[in-house]
Amino acid sequence: MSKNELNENSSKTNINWYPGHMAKTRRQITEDLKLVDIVIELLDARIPISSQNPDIAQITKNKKKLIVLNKSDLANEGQNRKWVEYFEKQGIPAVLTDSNSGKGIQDCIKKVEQIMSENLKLQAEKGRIGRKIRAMVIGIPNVGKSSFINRISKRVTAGVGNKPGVTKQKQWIRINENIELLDTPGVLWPKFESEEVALHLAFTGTIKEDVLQRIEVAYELTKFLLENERKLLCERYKLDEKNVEQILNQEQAENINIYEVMLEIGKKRGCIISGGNIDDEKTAKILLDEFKNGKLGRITIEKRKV
Ligand SMILES: Nc1nc2c(ncn2[C@@H]2O[C@H](COP(=O)(O)OP(=O)(O)O)[C@@H](O)[C@H]2O)c(=O)[nH]1
Ligand SMILES: [Mg+2]
Repeated sequence: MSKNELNENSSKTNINWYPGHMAKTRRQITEDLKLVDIVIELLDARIPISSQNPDIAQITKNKKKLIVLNKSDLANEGQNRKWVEYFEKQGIPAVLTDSNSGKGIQDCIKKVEQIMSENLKLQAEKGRIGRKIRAMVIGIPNVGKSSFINRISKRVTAGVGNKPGVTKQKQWIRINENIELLDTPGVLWPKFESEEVALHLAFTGTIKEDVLQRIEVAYELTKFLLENERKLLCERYKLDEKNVEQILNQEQAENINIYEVMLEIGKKRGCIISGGNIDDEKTAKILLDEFKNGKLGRITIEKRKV
């Protein structure tokens, strides 16, 4: 996948990450950061590395930070714990959330207060009770920023369409007596650094694959699942594991074997076109949609060994 193709994909999230836009975004976020005491950085719990903005450390330097592993409901529970440990060992507080159900949101609030406890104490001593901790949410597109903000602020209406370039009054949302949150998140560009990162972003639906790439992305996902989560793949599509083994052992190029396993999925789902052939595009769409939505089970793509 080339960088250009990826940039076209990211434009489907209504954001075109050309260098000028990155620079402008960076400036805007840097301005907003001056207003806040703490940054809440949202990552996708399934891909905690690939969902990080590449320049995040630079952009948020000198700021207190909380990492939120969102969509944790779609990731493996054991892996979730390992990732939290991983960040905390580096001295970065981390929590798990599901912004659809609201799970973990209260932990976030507590963590923010914990991280800022020194400041809160100082303020209380100075008698400046009125000054709240100010926070802002940042993260790449689709990681769940709007859902998270709505949940934490108990808002019902979605803060839809963070339109870059449209200036508006900064709004602070009251979270509790100690914390207020900037109502618009900082939308950061994703990593475009390797094919692996690009695929992980595509598997999770963070960047949208276009029709031409869909089959290729689904092929790569099939390959990933055969290597890492074969049981879950076979269970979901009622594939016989022995049969899969046989297909993979056929004496032809390995990628063709994997592609044929993908076609088996299509066969099971009745994706047939004229002549009895299997519709690989339809198959790809089904597999990608179901994976994205957690239908194969809770799968962490980027696993931590320890
Ligand atoms: N399963 C799951 N889906 C989520 C979660 N948070 C957000 N989503 C979904 O992810 C998609 C993108 O969410 P959105 O809040 O618009 O992301 P944003 O682009 O970062 O503002 C939507 O379909 C949400 O319903 C979560 O914690 N779990
Ligand atoms: Mg949003």
